[in-house]
Amino acid sequence: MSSNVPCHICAAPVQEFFDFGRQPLSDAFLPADADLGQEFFFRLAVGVCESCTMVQLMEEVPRNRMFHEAYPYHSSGSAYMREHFENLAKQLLSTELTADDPFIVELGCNDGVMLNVIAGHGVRHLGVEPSGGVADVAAAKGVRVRKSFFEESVAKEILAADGQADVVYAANTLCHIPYMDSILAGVRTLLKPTGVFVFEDPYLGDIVERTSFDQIYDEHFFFFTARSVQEMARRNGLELVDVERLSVHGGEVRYHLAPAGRRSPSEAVAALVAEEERRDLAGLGTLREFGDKVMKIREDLTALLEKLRAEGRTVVGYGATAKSATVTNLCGIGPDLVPFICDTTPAKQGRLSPGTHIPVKEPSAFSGDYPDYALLFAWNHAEEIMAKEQGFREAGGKWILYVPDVHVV
Ligand code: DWN
Ligand code: SAH
Repeated sequence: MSSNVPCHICAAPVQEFFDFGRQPLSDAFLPADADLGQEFFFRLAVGVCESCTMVQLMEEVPRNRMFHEAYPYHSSGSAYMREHFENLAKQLLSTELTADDPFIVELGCNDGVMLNVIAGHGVRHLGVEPSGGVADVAAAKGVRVRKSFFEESVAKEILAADGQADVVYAANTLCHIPYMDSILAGVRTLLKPTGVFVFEDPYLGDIVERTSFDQIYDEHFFFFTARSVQEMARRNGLELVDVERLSVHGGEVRYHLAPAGRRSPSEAVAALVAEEERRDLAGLGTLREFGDKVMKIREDLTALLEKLRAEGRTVVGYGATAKSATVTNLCGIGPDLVPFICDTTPAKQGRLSPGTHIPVKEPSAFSGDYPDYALLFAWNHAEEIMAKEQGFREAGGKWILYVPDVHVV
C-alpha cells in the first residue's frame, strides 16, 4: 500500500483505504476480434486526503485514453435521465438565466441531453465536450458544441469569443477531472460576478451508505462530499452556497458554487456538512469498513452465481455499464458465469466487456429467450428497466441485485 500520493486538491498526503487491483478502462469495449494481449490495465485504488478530506483515486489514467471519438456512453439512453435533465434545464431557465441575453456553458454535455432543451428555448449556450462522437450527436440536435477538454486556456478562449457566463453547469463530469485547479480557474474566468457554477456528481455519503462500490472506476476520479467541495471551492476563490440531494445514479448531490462573498450559503450546506461530520464520513475507520462490505458483496455474488451455474440456471447481465467493469473484474465474473450482457447502446453491442470479455448483445437477445435470472448492472435505472421488462417477471424471471447487498427480487 502506498500512502504518499499528494492530494489533487491540496497536495497533502492521501491515505489509501481500498485496492480493487488490476482493472481495465470501464468504457473500453473491445471488438470481438481484438488482440486481447493489448488491453490497457491500471491499478484502481482509492484513498482519502488527510487534510481536505477529498476521496480520490490513487492513480490517474491519461484522459485521452478514456474520452475520445469512440466514447460509447450516450446520456440520452435513459428516459428517466432525459426527464431529469429537462427539469434541470427548466429550473435554470426560470432562475439563473433570466437576465438579458443570458449565456450558459456546460462541461461534458455529451449527446446534448440537457443543452438541447436550452437550445430549444433559444438561449445562448455552449457545450464543451472532448468525446467527438457524442459531441456530433449533440450538434445534430442543434446544440452549439466545442470539441475539447475544458481547462483554463479553453475558458479564456470562450470568454474572448462569447463573453462571461451566467451559469457554468456540469453533470457527472467534474468528478471525472483530476486537474481541478485548471478547471476552477477556468470557471472563475468565465463566470459573471453574479453567476453560479452548478454541478452534480455521485455523493460519497450514498456510496458508503449503499456500498455502491461500482461507482469507483477509472473515469470517476473524485468522490465528493459537502465538506471536501467546500474546501476545494475555498482554495479557488469560490464558495459552496447550496446543496441538493438527488436520487439519480444511486444518489448524488448538486452543488452550487458562487464567487466568494457574493451569495449567502443556504442552511442546507451547514446541515449536510454537520451530517457528514456526525457520520465521520471521511474517517479511515468508516472507509475501511466500507472496504470490508465490498469484499462481502464480492464473496456473496460469486457464491450465488456459482451456485446457479451448478444448478443449471441461466443468468444474463443487464446493462453494460461502466460500473459493471468494476464488479466483473473485482469478482472474476466472465462468460462462464454470465454468457452475455444486453444493452441498448449500439456502440457497445457486438463487442466484449473490458477485462472480462463478456459479449454485449442487443436487448432482443434477452427478450427472445428469457434467462432464469438477470444480473442488473444498471441498478441505478432499476425502476425504468423493471417497468419495461415486465414480461421477464411474468415469465418467472428474477433480478439479481448486489447493492446494498446481494439479493434476488
Ligand atoms: O459518470 C458516468 C455516467 C453518467 O455514465 C460516466 N462515467 C459513464 C456512464 O456510467 P454508466 O455506464 O455506469 O452509466 P449508466 O447510466 O448506469 O449506464 C446504463 C447502461 O445501461 C447504458 O449502457 C445503457 C444501458 N441501458 C439499457 O440497456 N437499457 C439503460 C437503460 C435505461 C435501459 O433501459
Ligand atoms: N453530462 C452527461 C455525461 C456524463 S459522462 C451526463 O450526466 O450524462 C462524462 C462526460 O465528461 C463525457 O462525455 C466526457 O467526454 C466528458 N469530459 C471528460 N473530461 C472533460 C473535460 N475536461 N471537459 C469537458 N468534458 C469532459
